[in-house]
Amino acid sequence: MDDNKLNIAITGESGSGKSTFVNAFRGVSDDDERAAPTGVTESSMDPKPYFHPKNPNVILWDFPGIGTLKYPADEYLEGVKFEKYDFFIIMSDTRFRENDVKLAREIQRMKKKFYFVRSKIDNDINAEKRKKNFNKERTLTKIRDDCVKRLRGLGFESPQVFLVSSFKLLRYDFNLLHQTFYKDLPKNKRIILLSTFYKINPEIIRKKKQTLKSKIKYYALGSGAGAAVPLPGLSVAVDAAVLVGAVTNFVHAFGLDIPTLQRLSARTGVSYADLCAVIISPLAAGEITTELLLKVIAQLGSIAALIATEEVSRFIPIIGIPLSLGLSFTTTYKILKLILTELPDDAHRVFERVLV
Ligand SMILES: Nc1nc2c(ncn2[C@@H]2O[C@H](COP(=O)(O)OP(=O)(O)OP(=O)(O)O)[C@@H](O)[C@H]2O)c(=O)[nH]1
Ligand SMILES: [Mg+2]
Repeated sequence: MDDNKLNIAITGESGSGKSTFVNAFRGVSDDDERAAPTGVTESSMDPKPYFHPKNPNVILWDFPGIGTLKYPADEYLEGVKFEKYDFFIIMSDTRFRENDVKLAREIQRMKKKFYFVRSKIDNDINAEKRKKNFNKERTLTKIRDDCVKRLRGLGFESPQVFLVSSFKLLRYDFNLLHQTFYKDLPKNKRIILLSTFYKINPEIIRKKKQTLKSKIKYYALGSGAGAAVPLPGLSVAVDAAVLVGAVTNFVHAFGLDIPTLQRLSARTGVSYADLCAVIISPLAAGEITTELLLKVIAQLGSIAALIATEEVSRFIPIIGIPLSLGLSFTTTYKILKLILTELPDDAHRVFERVLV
C-alpha cells in the first residue's frame, strides 16, 4: 500500500449509485470529462481509478456492480486486491443484501475498514413527502433502522449505516460519514484527505506569510481612502478601512475565517469550539471591526514602538510621501507586520488540531 496515496474503494450492487458518488465526492459533475460514466453498467471487471481534482493522490476506485450474473459474488471477491485500499464504501440504494454482507465479511477478514452507505436518500424523501403527516427525521430514522435490522438479520452485530444523496451531498449523513472515515485514518493519511477540502498546510502557511509580508507596504500605501482613526495615546491617525481590509485578507489567507473553520469542523468532526480553543489571536474566527482592531492594537505592546523605525522609514523617501502621512504609513505598516506574526501561528495550531 502506498503511504502517499489514499485509495478509497466504492463498491456495491449494480445501479446503486457508485459512479455518481465517485463524481459527487470529487465535486465533479456527471457530464464533466473527468467524470465516471453514470447510468450505464460497466462491462469491465476491473475497478477504475478517479483522481480527486484537489489532490490526485486521493483516488476513488469505481467498482463494477457486485453480484450481476456476469460476475457472481465469489468470483468478484477473488479478484479484489483488498490490501491496496485504505477503506471501502459498500453502497446500496435499497436494502443491503447477501452479497453486500459477503463483501463486508471479506473486508473485515482482510483487516480493512468499510462503511455501509444507503444511497439516493433524496428519492426516498421525495416519495415520502407525498404522504400526509410527512416528517423528514422520522422517515430517515425509519430507513436507517430498517437497514440496520436487515444487516443484523444477515449476521452483523451493530452495523452503522450512513444515509447519503449524491445529488444533495451536504444534506443527510455525508458529513458524518466523512468525519467517521477521517477519524479512522492514521495521521499521514488524514493529511492527504484534508488537502481535498482545506487549503492550509505548514508549507502553504510559510509561503503565504512571505507573500503577505511583501505586500504590507502596499496596504499601508493605500491609506487615505477611508476614515482615519486616531490611535489611543498616539498623535498619529491610521486609515481604519485599510487596516480592516488588510487584516480580513490575512485571516482568510490563513483559513481562520468563520466559514472555513465551520467547514473544517463539519468534515473532520473536530468541534468548532475545539478549533477556536487553539486560536490565540482575537482577530481570527470573528468579524473584523475597527473597534476590535483598536483593541488588538492597544495590546500589541508599546504603542510608541509602532512609530517609525529605520526599517520602515527607508520606504518614505522612495515613495515620496510627506512626513505626516509617512507617520501613518509607518504605523499601519508596523501594526500589520505585528498582526502577521500572530495569525500564521494560529493557522499552524488549527492544522495540528485536526490531525490529532
Ligand atoms: N435520485 C438519485 N439518483 C441517483 C443518486 N445516485 C445515483 N443516482 C442515479 O442512479 C442511477 C445509477 O447510478 P450509477 O452511479 O451509474 O450507479 P452504479 O452503482 O455506478 O452502477 P453500475 O456501474 O452499473 O454498477 C443513475 O441514473 C443515477 O443518476 C442519488 O443520490 N439520488
Ligand atoms: Mg458505475
